[in-house]
Amino acid sequence: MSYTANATPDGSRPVAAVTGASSGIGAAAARMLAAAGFDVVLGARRMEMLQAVADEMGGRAIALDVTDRASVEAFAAAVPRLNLLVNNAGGALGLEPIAESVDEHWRTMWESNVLGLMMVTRACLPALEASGNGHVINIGSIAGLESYAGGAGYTSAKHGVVAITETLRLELLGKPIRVTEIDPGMTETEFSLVRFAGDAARADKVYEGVDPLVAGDVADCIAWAATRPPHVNIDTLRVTPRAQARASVVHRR
Ligand code: 8X3
Repeated sequence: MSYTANATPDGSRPVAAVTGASSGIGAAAARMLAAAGFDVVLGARRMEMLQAVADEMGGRAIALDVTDRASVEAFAAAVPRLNLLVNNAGGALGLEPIAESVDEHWRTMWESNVLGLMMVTRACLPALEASGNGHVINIGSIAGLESYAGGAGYTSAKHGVVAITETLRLELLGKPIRVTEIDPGMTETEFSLVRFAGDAARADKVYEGVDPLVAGDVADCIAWAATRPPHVNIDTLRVTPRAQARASVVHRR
């Protein structure tokens, strides 16, 4: 699909920052937003991959580790003009039941999905407000709307994202900033490969016999929400493959 970015109040080219933009949903969103007319700033840790993605669309690649406050603040300082922030960085580690929880997995998931999202948002809010027409899009998950066995480290973090999004909507009411949450279900990216520490066979099993969402399907939701007229706030978008009714209820061929 093709979309067109809203004109900015001062007539400048709208700027979009996307975190976790070196691959998957983040990279696909950056491409689609660039096609819609945004000047795209891409943030991620893996600089070589990030630069390659940015080069495709004439975007700007800036090193960003959302778990590191200095890195977050340097990223925000590099985008003094900002209309759209897509908080996409995050992910899952492991699938252990609570009785066998791995502290390090939980810590990393909370630091990237929750604290990271908070720090990036906090650092970018002044520029978003000053733009006169700002927008924050948080990439949540159906794991933020329901729970599943083995998923507590991730589901609790994504439930945190829902709470942050709702709070942000309340706190920003009356300011020129929209707040959207997009909650994808099963999406075939590096997500499962990372979750299972590079075990490709286990990751492939997640998508076996299903047509999962692909990164572009979620990017399409992001670009659509971002390009609605400024007075229209898409609050929450839950998107799953046709074959997925709940996080753990999936029809396989
Ligand atoms: C990804 C969706 O169901 O694997 O955020 O948790 S799920």
